[in-house]
Amino acid sequence: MSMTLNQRTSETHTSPTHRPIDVQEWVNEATALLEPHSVVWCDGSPEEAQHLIDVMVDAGTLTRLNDDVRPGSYLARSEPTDVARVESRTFICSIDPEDAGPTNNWEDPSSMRDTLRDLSRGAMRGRTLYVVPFSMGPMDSPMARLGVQITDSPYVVLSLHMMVRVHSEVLSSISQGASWVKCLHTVGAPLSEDDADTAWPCNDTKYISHFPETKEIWSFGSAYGGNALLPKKAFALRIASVLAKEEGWMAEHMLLVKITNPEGKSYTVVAAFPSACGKTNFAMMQPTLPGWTVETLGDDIAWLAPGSDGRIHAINPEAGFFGVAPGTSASTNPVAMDMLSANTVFTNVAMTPERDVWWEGMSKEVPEGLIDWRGELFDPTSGSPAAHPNARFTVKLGACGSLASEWDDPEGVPVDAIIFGGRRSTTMPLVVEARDWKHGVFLGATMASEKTAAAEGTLGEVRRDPFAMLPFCGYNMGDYMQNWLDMGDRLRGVGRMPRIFHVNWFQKDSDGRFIWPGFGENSRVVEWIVNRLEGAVAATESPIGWLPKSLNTEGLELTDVELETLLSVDPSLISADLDDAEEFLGRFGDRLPEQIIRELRATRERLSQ
Ligand code: GTP
Ligand code: SPV
Ligand code: MN
Repeated sequence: MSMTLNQRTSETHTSPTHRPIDVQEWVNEATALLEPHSVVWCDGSPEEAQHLIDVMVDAGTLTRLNDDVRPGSYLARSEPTDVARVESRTFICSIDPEDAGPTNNWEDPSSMRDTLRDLSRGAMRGRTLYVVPFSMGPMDSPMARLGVQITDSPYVVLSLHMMVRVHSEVLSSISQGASWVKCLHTVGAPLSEDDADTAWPCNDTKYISHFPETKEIWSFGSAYGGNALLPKKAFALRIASVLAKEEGWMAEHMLLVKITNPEGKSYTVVAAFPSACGKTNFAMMQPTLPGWTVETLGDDIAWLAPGSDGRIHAINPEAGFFGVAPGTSASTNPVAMDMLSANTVFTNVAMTPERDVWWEGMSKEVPEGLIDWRGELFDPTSGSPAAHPNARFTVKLGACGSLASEWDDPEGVPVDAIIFGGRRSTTMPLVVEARDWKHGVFLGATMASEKTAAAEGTLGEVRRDPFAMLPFCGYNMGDYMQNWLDMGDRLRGVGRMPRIFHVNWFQKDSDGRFIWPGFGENSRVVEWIVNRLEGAVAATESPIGWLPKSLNTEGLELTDVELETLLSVDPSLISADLDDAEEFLGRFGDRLPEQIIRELRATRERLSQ
């Protein structure tokens, strides 16, 4: 079925019977407020995608890359002011500020609505309003949730085609009574009759607002990533974490993989690392240890719920990857390099003279004649990078050569291990196993990591980032910690509990070099973790959990001192880190679960022994 995207409201695609009354009413309200010149109901079809591409190539939003080297692929360059998530402009608008908690920006819901309504009046003038129905997770999964995004950005619609399951059937389910999340988005750049459009319309004023009580999202002013692809962080983490708390499950910033050992036994593992800290790399790991395989299920978000077998089951609610480009190469992530060989939208990478892509870390030599991410001839002596450090690729899950067959399984996969991790140049060892679930929750609650380019702020600054969810928890983080503890209570004794670990690939030596080789060599840590699950290796007790007695480092060039640094803890560093964690936890006041304080005290006691 073909369609035209720039047509009048009366001529749009889906027949009225497919339009649920409540969605239609919401679209009507939005149309009255935003005053778009047309409204288009999207169905996620290839024809629709092609039309969006044509519109954007015409508008200069997308540049077609060389079809011989990057078939079906495009480059987008954002405004230099719109390059990452804006945490300072992200709001949780609960009625009670305590419900947003000390780690979120809070604003009163009705005053936020007033602000956004004022800003949004006529904000889509001269633009098309797209209505995009989508499912997070397989449509037939009990764990799936539905949503509809309104947006005036064709770039966002095309990205949603790749990132989530966009389908008219979603509207049928809503008509039959399924609940859904309202995701309202505008770039906030109205056009008057004689205005020429820009390639990346956006607004200097930005709001990424969430209404946890009514499960709504309203985003204004940005077209970039998590600010604008509302199913991703805004829905699948912030709003979903609220749903999860209410309904007894968990929405997490986690990769999801299936690992198979040389004996052919498979395990599923989830891992929560902060933004740009290695989830995509882990999700597509090519183990250097012979006989091991890692298959990909997801690289950013996992929803975890108790299954009928009493175990925690996980799904990836997304259907695509929005991954960090810089640092991706044939040696660090060959699976991704292969996946990006066609049908990919690149944003803010550099372009070569033959209209192929390039970014820092892709190759040792910098190609001559690069056009940088701002669209200017690149000067390698300038000291600034050719690709923006948060440049990203958008591609469908199906393009991933290591995709596990279970990726679309409505029941999800039962989880064997949960891994936390962060970017710590010191303090945290390569791997440590939690003593039990409660202690594991404490390790998650006190995680910290150095800041990356994925969000605005000071690079390298260590900040507490509980469960890698600091920017993504839609309610009070203290209550969220309680939800983790409750999950343990619910499952204990019923089924096999996942074991909890913490990893750190990022310890540095005194010259500032990474000590651990990382990437495919992380399979050595995976081997230790799996062997722990099997009860096949002994471990050494430490104040923060169980450390490896030994690790398979055959073939690695590591000195004994380096290995010792990787696999041990320095009590004085741990003690200082606990002080920092305690201060952070203190911010939650009486919302901090008692159990977390007990774990902190117990850690201090073990330290003093
Ligand atoms: P978001 O998509 O932002 O949530 O992040 P992500 O966790 O998926 O980030 P990604 O995997 O794309 O992280 C990329 C960064 O981590 C790049 O700078 C990589 O070089 C670096 N990285 C990933 N794995 C390793 C590793 O094992 N060792 C080292 N030293 N760096 C790594
Ligand atoms: C992250 O920042 O953790 C991302 C990218 O995964 S974004 O979707 O922009 O949030
Ligand atoms: Mn992420």
